[in-house]
Amino acid sequence: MKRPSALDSADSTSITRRDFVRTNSAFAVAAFVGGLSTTRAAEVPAPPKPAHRPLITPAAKFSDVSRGNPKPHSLKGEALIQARLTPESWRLEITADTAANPTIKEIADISKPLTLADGNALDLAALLELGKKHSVRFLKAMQCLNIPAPLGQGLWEGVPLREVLRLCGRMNNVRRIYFWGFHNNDPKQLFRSSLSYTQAIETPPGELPAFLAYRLNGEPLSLIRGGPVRMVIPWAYGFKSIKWLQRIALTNDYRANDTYAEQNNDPESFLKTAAYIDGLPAKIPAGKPIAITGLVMAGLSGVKRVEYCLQRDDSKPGEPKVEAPEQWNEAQLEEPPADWSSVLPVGVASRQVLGFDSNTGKPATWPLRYSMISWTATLKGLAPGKYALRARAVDLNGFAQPEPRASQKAGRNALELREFQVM
Ligand SMILES: Nc1nc2c(c(=O)[nH]1)N[C@H]1C(S)=C(S)[C@@H](COP(=O)(O)O)O[C@H]1N2
Ligand SMILES: [Mo]
Repeated sequence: MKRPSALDSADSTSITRRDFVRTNSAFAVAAFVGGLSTTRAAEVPAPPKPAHRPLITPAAKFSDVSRGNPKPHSLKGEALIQARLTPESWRLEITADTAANPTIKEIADISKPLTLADGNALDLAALLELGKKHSVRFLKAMQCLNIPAPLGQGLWEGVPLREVLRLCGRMNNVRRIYFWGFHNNDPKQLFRSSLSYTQAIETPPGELPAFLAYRLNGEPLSLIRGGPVRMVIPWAYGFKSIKWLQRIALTNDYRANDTYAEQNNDPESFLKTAAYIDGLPAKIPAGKPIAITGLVMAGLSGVKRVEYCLQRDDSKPGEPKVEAPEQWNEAQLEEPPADWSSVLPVGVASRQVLGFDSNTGKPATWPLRYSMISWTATLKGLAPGKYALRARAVDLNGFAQPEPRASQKAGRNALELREFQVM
């Protein structure tokens, strides 16, 4: 399959645009057909009840964005042990600068580096032990900065990065935290990311901390999702959430070293509030209500509402399109579930999840920060013809997508378009 140019370059991501379109269409068609199937032909059709996507994506159903040749998650047996990617063999090394250079005038140093050579690299048992006291859980969507659909959403569980860094004792001259994962021992395959010291250590109230995840949806983090341990940076696009984490390097270099920055992406971008439209059948029978569905990502500036715009477009290919006035209508947002125990993994109470009120177990904001929910709308009485459908999110500041960010490389913010024909 040909990889479209808009996707991550310089890597062999295992996802293609066609995969996404197919996934999305399958869902939308299911919702559409499911909604209509309850009406008998002779009856006036009741408006279809659009189905919401489940709030939690099964770990294996996430779309995958993994580099490497061979891909680390394809390793088996002894190769997997050698790569230190089994729960028993996994180790995390934490080191500091070794030499000064023109940028690093005074090197970062820590009183207790954790290294394989010294035999004190962190193992999974020690990380889980740390988790007994400091573990955090939250619901968060994973999204690639270069793929026009979120990859999935899960309940992530792990230990804040600051608690892991505390194991290294006293720190001096640390301005940035660099981290990377297993890369087949080939420096060319290195995929790395970074945070500022403050971002790693301090969390604003109501925000989610940078953390090392070892569970997803109540299960140990699978190899394909970056297990045994991956970094998860809640506010950022996927490229900061380094899979197969094995190395943290503390530095007095003030610069971001993110691999993604080399591909023209803003390495400090936050998830952008944005709406996505599920696929629609290309042809839709006239006289029946049409259920449209999609997702909205609650990014840095939150979600006030989702709007859609439907325009007739009967221009022939090559002809200029008729510019109709844009009229935006409000879509319906998915409500918070009344019963979270049916959504969360067995044994997890919503009170224990960050972003929820620890007394009432209700979400403190809706949608939860850096999570996504479904939106729906019903189109009725459409005359035969060609249509163009757009959707946009309006954030809590009242900015309608794509505002206020102009640059696509600072966040997914283009308005999605779906074209279909009523006949
Ligand atoms: N080690 C490593 N971590 C990685 C990547 C990678 O190629 N290698 N891809 C990143 C990118 S660009 C994205 S979008 C997310 C995707 O996470 P997922 O595959 O679990 O959906 O992982 C990130 N972490
Ligand atoms: Mo990505």
